[in-house]
Amino acid sequence: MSTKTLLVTGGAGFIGTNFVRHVLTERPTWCIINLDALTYAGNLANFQDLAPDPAARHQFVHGAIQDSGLLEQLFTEESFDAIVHFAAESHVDRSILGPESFVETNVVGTFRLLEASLKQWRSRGKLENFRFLHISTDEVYGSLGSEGYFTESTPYDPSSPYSASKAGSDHLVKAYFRTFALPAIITNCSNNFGPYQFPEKLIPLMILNLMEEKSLPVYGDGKNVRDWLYVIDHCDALIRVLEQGKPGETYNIGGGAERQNIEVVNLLCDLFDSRLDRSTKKASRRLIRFVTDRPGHDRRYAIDASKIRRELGWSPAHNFEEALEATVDWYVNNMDWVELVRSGEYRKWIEINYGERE
Ligand code: NAD
Ligand code: TDX
Repeated sequence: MSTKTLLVTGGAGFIGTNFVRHVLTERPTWCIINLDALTYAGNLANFQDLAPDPAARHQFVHGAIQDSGLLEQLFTEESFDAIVHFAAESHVDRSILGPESFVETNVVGTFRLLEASLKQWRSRGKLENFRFLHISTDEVYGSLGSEGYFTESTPYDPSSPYSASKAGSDHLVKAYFRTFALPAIITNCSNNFGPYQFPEKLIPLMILNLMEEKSLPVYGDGKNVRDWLYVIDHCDALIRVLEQGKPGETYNIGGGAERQNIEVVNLLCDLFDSRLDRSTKKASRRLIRFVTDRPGHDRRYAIDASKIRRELGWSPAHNFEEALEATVDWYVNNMDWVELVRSGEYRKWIEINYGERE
């Protein structure tokens, strides 16, 4: 197994944390420098339980990807075999209420990171095995009707400031491959769920509201469809792409688990009823409230993951219902973590986003 030094950006967020932890166990010869601005979505406590490591395979650097001075210093001190770029503003609802930070981080930040990477790659003789792995989303493709799937050649058609900023960053990454030959790869992934997801996103928000018997705000008619993927399956796919993916290529990653939002919420309600022994009268589904829809709400996402299956031999290993139950267990057993991330700022967000929908 080859030794690698990875620069992971956004490695203290949801997917980044899972990726860092997964790599530390699955690839014992890889080292990680984790660059994260620690916005509301990033949390260093995610690594507190890791055993002390004399080899210091995971080092944290606090800072923003758009800080070119910091990038210059970091790229002077370290030589990277790969950049794994997760850092982003990632919540669609926040992008509707305040889009500017999405352009700053997702577009300008990605540009600055590309510049720093290109400079180092050139100065190291254009290393053949260098990779710039850009983690993107299926939302760049827009919305599907009831039929069809997103493939790697589906035209971009983003609906929200979030997905538009991710689309912009994808285009920049493609341009750096085509124009400068920087060995970049893009992955476009469907909705992730699992441990350490910030409780602003559908699944953890519903889990916490169910625990506290609060109302369950379902946007619109609840029939929007998402294609769910357990975060560890995503991390496995990313390792495969790093090791076997071809520069200049895009790989779509999806769970093949399409569910309407209301089906996911009902399933969570039933899980809680059976665990808490809630009677029919107290059944959790009574907590569901249909609230004002998200503007520009994409109706359906569904990924055709046949390329990554065929070319890299990846397919998801976890079943949706079982992984959802494991995720519920994780939140129930990690209420200390939940309390830590639900700061005053979080409560303000809940008031603004859900207050407006009542
Ligand atoms: P997240 O919001 O949980 O984490 C983002 C992390 O980036 C946080 O730790 C935050 O502190 C950090 N960050 C934000 N701005 C930064 C900046 N300017 N400089 C440095 N760090 C910064 O997001 P996530 O759900 O883990 O998503 C990670 C990536 O995966 C994103 O690029 C997202 O677009 C993409 N993605 C997410 C999903 C999903 O379902 N969550 C699906 C497909 C793709
Ligand atoms: O309170 C809610 N009620 C509700 O009905 C919330 C927070 C969401 N929803 C709906 C909106 C979506 O149809 O649930 C669905 C999932 O919503 P989010 O969890 O906000 O995810 P989504 O908008 O689909 O985007 C996610 O997947 C793609 C991530 O947040 C993105 O970062 C990723 O790119």
